[in-house]
Amino acid sequence: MKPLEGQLDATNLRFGLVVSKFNEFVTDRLLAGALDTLGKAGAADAAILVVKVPGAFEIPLVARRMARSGRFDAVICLGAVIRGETPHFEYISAEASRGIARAAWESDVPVIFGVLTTENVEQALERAGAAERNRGAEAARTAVEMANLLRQMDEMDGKQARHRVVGRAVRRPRSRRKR
Ligand code: INI
Repeated sequence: MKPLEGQLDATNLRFGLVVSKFNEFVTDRLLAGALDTLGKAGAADAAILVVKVPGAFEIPLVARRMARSGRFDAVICLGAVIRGETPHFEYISAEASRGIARAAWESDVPVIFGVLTTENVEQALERAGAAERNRGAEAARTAVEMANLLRQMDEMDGKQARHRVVGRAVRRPRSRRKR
């Protein structure tokens, strides 16, 4: 039996990206990696919305809002929490990961964790490098695969496609909207 799995084809898929501005010298690189991957996979520019938030702690709220809007097939969260000297590290990274996971549970939309949690700046830059060493690109691939997988599962379940039109906002069918 052929396993069910999502393809890496982003044509006709819509993506929301939530990117934190804290440590922007790293998150800019993650964003570039993600956008490059989405473009190469066939996503249209008009099908991508990038939203910037102050820090990783703020990512979950915006990711949840985007995921529940019915306007995206997947939401990609990008951030960089660097331990350095800050005692904030544990709190911020724990809340970011927990909140991002919750956003997916509460929306039934893939919300992808592309937040770096590193000991120092060198490690962060290493994971925000070129091509396969870029965690933003990896998060984008995961988003495309998961969006396609859920779409196939919807079809198997006889549900309507999550959206039908690319290029303008389309709401989920009322029956699929969460309150
Ligand atoms: N936010 C980050 O995204 N990364 C960090 O490394 C970081 N540190 O080190 O403090 C950080 N702090 C800000 C935080 O995310 C919130 O924006 C802030 O606490 C306001 O809620």
